[in-house]
Amino acid sequence: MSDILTPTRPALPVADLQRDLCVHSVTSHIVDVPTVRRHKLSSLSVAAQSYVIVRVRLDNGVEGIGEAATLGGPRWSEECVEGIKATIDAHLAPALTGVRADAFELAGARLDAAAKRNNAAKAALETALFDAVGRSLGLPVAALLGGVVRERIPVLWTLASGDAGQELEEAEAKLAARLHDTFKVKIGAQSAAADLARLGRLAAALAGRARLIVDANQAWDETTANRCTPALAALGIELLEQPLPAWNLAGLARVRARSAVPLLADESVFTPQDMLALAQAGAADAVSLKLVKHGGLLGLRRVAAVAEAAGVGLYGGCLLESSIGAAAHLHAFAGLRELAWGCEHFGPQILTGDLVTEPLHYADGHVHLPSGPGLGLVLDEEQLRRYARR
Ligand code: MUC
Ligand code: MG
Repeated sequence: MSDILTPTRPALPVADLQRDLCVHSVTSHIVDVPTVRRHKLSSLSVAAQSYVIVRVRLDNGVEGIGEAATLGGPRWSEECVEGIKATIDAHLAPALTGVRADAFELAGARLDAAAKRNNAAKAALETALFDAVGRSLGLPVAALLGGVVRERIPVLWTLASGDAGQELEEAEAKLAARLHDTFKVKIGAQSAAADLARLGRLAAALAGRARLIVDANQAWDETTANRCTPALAALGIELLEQPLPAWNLAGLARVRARSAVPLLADESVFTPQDMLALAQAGAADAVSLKLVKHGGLLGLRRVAAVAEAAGVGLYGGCLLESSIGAAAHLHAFAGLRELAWGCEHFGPQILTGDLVTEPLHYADGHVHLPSGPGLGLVLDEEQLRRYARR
């Protein structure tokens, strides 16, 4: 008998493994974590970040965790933590119970059948499934998704107090600590003229030392965007994110055709179909990938695949996640062949406290993929209790 046919170890107890990986129970909790300073976008302003933390327990006793991030209640997208928790508890958790956790696509189909959209809620649950399966098998989530292309990812910091003096001080501190050398400036909360003056101050003070991009969060109309893009180009702004309302793909395409500053789509792209429409309209140079928009890690990879097929660049977006949500994104981003624009997962650093015992590692303008099975995180139960909503 040839060696190859000689079993060297007992066959995997497949039946047991399958039974043990079934979802036993799902629980969800709301936490509110204050931020180190107020964070202002065009249509909202927050002094705390609210998340739904989900725990999925398998029949083998292993628990996986996931996070649904929101920004300003239901003002950034339609989901808020109160709604996410209610939908999970009443509709999504029952749909997952008894399902094999490693049947990720089947689980996703069950969730889609149980509730339309609710992408942040589904993303949190799918993350917890990946974490639980990874922990059960001793594999990182990135390995389950296809493996690691990069262990660390360039990460920017967002300036969003609206006060140029404070923002310069903040940027200088980040530069001095060698934490970040690229900054995203939130615009659109004040007039375009006031924002250009603010950007002028920042660009002059940081010239040659930092790169700047801007995010208008849908605040401008086409005329304003066309009027401002030459000024943004003159200031050296490298990327203009979502200047127009999410629906206005034709307008974005016209702005893009006249602009020397490349356009980044954010709120315009939730689904792979949105991505296809954006690409067909020629409405952006790059797309911001976020779990809360794409409904999970597999959804994020689907949107990325459509973007790649259309030659649209990839940017690792965030919604100010804690280390839990940030780590989930890093596992998805780590396996993308190209991530031309880096990422913005600075969220854990803007919180006054983290929810895990080992914070993510930031150094030299990069954030590192955590190592270890699953997401590679250990929940800090005390911090969870401290920030839990009563
Ligand atoms: C967004 O629109 O990009 C991400 C970072 C930040 O400051 O705001 C968010 C949402
Ligand atoms: Mg954005």
